[in-house]
Amino acid sequence: MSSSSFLPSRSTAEWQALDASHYIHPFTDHAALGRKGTRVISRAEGVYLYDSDGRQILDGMSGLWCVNLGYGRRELADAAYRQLLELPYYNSFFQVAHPPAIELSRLLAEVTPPQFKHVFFTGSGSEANDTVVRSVRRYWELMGQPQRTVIISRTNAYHGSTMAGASLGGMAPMHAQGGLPIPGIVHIRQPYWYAEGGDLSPEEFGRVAARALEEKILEIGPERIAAFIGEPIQGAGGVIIPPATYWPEIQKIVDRFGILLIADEVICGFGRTGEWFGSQYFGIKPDLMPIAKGMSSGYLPIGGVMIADRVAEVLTEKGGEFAHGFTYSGHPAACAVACATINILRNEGIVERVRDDIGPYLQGRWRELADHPLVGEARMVGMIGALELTADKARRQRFAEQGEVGTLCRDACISNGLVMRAVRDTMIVAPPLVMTRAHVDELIDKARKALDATLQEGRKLGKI
Ligand code: PXG
Repeated sequence: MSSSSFLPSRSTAEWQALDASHYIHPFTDHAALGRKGTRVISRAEGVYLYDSDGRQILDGMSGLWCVNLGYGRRELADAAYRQLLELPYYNSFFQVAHPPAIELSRLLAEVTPPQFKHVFFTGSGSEANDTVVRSVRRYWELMGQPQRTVIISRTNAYHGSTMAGASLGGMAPMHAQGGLPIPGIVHIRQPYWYAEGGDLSPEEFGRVAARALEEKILEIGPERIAAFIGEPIQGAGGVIIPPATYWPEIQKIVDRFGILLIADEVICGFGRTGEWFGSQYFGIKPDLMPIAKGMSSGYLPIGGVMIADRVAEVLTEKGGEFAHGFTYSGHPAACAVACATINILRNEGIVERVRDDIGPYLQGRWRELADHPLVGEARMVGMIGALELTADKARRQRFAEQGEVGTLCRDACISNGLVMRAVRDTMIVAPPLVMTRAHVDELIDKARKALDATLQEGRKLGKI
């Protein structure tokens, strides 16, 4: 039963029937959903979700990589409530602004790396990446090099689901629907050592994967390249943590050719890696930084693009009007929640705690799972990690039918009261940054039980 006072009280079966009748879900096979019925999550507290039957589930994914402060934070709800009464909506077009958006831009300038003093607000990470494409191309027009339009990204990247976001992303199933990518976006290989590194050491492979950028620049013509975009750690692609050699080599290449570097911080930003931003963890210096998700701890939708001084100066001083913006660019209530989120991250020292305390504890316990017969690699930075499931650890062998064992494991996790995602046969977690050691122990215990169940079930079905 739902406990929300303003919603009708319905049984799980009633919610499921209404859902099946009316609701088209994102990234969902509706035939498969129809057979199973949707899982209805009706409330949450701290690091736990509760479904419509009252079952408690430990949230190993922070919602969708966003609820970094956990559920039920009064300060965030109060910030939204107070702002909605004070000024629920106004825009920042046509030479106006409002205090929450101005205050948030000030706070972001403080917490982001020193090259950033400016932000453009959006309603989501996808809109942030559309803004990236428009800003980058506008920048090169204003620089007198309008032929620089090509943006280089990577296979298996995720940058959102709008036309530009999905095009920047390197997800083959997304490109297969509706004629993507849009022109002027190309992809190079990803730095995924476990799957693609062969006999190379991770360090050697990191350099090889980075050099693919130089090869692509030379193939297309350096004078046509506008920018390179990458997630510091690929999230939706399977928590792909690049070898330590990768990002420094990428930085050298973008510097040598004078192209812009875009670090998509939508997942890695706001403490996930134990630094404020993933680009700080890897020591790179981006020119543009799309942000969203953890910016408001997911309590209200908001995103933005941090724009480094050298680009911001051109866009704002040379440019005349930048013909771009959204109704909800800098929505007052979302900005108020983002301000409150940043204040909590700072006042409670949460980023430092991820770096020095709970992050290392989780990493240590996570790596213990590598001794399980199904686990080929257990990797983690800060509080974002992956397990590679395999039938043959030594050779990093894939299963015959990709994704089946991962799905078994994901279902076993849910049966054990844990949300852990499967990307093909890679299990991924990104739990709330506010987890205690007891929560971490619970996560690891549940994950191990799910791995045991997966092994047993997989063998029974002849999949392993
Ligand atoms: N960039 C990155 C790196 C992301 O992870 C976006 C941009 C787009 O943000 P919006 O707010 O438009 O969704 C994302 C979003 C998954 C999954 O299956 C990941 C995302 C969204 C939905 C599903 O892991 N990431």
